[in-house]
Amino acid sequence: MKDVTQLSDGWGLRHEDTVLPARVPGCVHTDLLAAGIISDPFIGANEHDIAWVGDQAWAYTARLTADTAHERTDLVFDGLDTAAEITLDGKVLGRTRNMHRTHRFDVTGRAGELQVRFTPAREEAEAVRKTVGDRPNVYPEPSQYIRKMACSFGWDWGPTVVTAGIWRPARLEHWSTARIAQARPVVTVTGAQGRVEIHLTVERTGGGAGRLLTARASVAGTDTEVTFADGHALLVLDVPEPELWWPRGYGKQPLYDLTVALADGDDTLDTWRRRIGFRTIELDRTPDAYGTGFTLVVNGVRLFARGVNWIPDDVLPSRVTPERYRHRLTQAADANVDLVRVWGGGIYEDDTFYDVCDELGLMVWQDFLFACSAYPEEQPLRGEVEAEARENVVRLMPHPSLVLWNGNNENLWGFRDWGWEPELAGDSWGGGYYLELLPRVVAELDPTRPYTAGSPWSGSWDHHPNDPAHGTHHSWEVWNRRDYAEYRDSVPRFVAEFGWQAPPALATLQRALPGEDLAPDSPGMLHHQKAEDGNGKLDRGVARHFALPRGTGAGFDRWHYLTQLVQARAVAAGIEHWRSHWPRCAGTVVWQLNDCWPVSSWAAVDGDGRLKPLYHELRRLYADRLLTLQPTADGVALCLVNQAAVPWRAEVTVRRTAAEGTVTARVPLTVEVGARDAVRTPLPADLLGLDGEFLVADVDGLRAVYFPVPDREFPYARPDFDVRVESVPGAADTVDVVVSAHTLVRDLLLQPDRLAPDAVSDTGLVTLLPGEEGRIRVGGWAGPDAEQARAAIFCVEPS
Ligand code: BMA
Repeated sequence: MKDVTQLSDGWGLRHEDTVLPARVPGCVHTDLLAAGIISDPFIGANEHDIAWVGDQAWAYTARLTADTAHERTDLVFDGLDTAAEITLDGKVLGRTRNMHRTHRFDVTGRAGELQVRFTPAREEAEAVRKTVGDRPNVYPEPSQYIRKMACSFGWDWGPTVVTAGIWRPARLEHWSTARIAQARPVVTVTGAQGRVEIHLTVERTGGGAGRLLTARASVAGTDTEVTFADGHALLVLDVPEPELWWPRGYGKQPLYDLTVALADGDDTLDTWRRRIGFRTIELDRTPDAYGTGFTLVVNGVRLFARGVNWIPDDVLPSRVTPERYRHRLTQAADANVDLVRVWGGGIYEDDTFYDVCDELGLMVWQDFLFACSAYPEEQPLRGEVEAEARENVVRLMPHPSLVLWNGNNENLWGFRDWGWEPELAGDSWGGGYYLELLPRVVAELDPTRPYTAGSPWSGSWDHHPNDPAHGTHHSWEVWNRRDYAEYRDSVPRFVAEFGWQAPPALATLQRALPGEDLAPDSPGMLHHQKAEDGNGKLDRGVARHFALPRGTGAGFDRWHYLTQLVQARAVAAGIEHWRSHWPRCAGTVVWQLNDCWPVSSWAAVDGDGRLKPLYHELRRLYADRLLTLQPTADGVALCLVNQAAVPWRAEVTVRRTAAEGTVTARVPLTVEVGARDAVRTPLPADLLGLDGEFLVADVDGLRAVYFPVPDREFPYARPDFDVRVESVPGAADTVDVVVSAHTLVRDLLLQPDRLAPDAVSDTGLVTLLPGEEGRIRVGGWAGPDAEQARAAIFCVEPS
């Protein structure tokens, strides 16, 4: 039987004349932090002070002892970041230049000092650039010349922290006769019949060559075995009537243990285990009256995808533990998200990420790792790209949550539209990867899963890659240059990226910027804002609707509230509009769920894991049932979205209300919404022609409000409300903050971290009419001071 020795202990990192204790998996930054040699790059402007770390060569050392009980010993690295030379007792075992691959070296019978020496990533990238020639990149760093997480080099939400290290586990594998080199399960469902075809590859020792071995596979109570003498075997398991895996909200997530064992007579040599699921997945891109659709179809059910974009959860990705993956993905699921796109400037995430998505019913859209630049297709990159794709396709394909492979992020768009094509003048740029190599690899290895060449991509060069009428679309004009209301000007077929920035929670800012007198343009705030003209865009976004606050103290607090409010309203404007156009629009993927450090960004969950108001808003926006009021060319439409499997007979009351709360018209409307359907109904004339008034629609606990003018033009009364704090029986450190409104109170927000840094609330923005009460549950704060609670509350005020 194969024996595995984890190589997590006993590592040292050479630093000047000493050897520091090193963690594997880890990286130079985490080791230097633990040794107190560098300061935390997330705090203040430390990012600059520690930049030298990325420009230095680093060496890790450990002692290997020889094993004599097996024919073979392999040294296996699940991930080396990135350009490394591996030596054993001074003799070179090999060189690596790809963080996204595993590496295996035969060290049979050998012992001595193991050294992994890393060349600085920039040095390696620049050397490759020299041989293949310069190419366009949206960002200033040479990220496309090295197979390393692109955002290590900095992004418009990320710091530049150029890592090096043994970032995934390392181990010795001792084995004799043969081992399982690869198991590739192709899972299909036809009618009620499930089938698993396992394509098995084994590696044999000299002694094992030509020997008759047995491979046994089992799943769901069925098993099979084959005997073979070479390197390959095919095992087929037929599973009658498997329970189907569904995305969350559509059904359950049954998972089946699939086991493969390799045996030499009675002697088990190696085993391989994964959990799989049975489901079908298609991507419908049929041309129709509006252009070319992009609709995911799971088990025959057409879905509107309620998505978020995922970036590495830490710019030092080796720090992301299984618990943290689970926590972050559970946050996504709790916000009614059902699809997560793993974006191409990051990494193929750890197995845990996909395991948790399988369990939670989160569909995964996986980008291949190319983002925002022209990638050379010459060696040494081409071979690395193919090897990396083959390995990761096989690693991730057992997961039923994985529904789509995507060639790249924005590179087809960049080639055609951002001046790359003329600048490249015929040089390779990655097109051969996205349009030939990667689709070929997916078709060969993972033939049941759809592939799309890029995001955005219209499906062919006949249309602009970002044409909203064809395929996927990234909607960035609105954030960059316009008011959020302008999301309503188009109905893309699938919005794979759109979003709006806001600063993180106050407690996150206070931790990251200790001692700073916070202002929108205070030094730390500017350092923790990486987007081009980011603060200008934030300010203009606010100023289109509100008087723009400035300065420190109360001015900053107000700016902070309003920027977070506008972020939530902007994303709401997009999703409400696009969902109401289902099935023409078949998905929205918000940029972005998470952050990789404390920063002003598009994220819904900030770099310290705190929830922005957008997060709570997502829960409403992505619920099965959504109620909204949408402006149309000649009035207002009542829109009802019903993504549930049962029809919805909605008895809606729409009220026309004066600013101070008098109801001037009340119209009951009954709308029949079919299962998984959306209905837009024009409002009758007596609800239109609003003059200093607004509309409120209510149905089944859902509420929509509609204001015909920007807030600064609306005649709000000064908001008047009482606050009381009630303890929650049986729950220590949990209270209800109850707000009773005497006037209209629009977009009230309690910022829980102002009560205690780790306090959380279950509610984001709420709008109360005069006489109404809002109840906000706060965990992690015991109260009972109502004045304190009141000081943590913000709402819209008259200009
Ligand atoms: C798109 C993304 C990211 C970027 C985001 C915000 O371009 O793919 O590259 O962070 O927009 O600008």
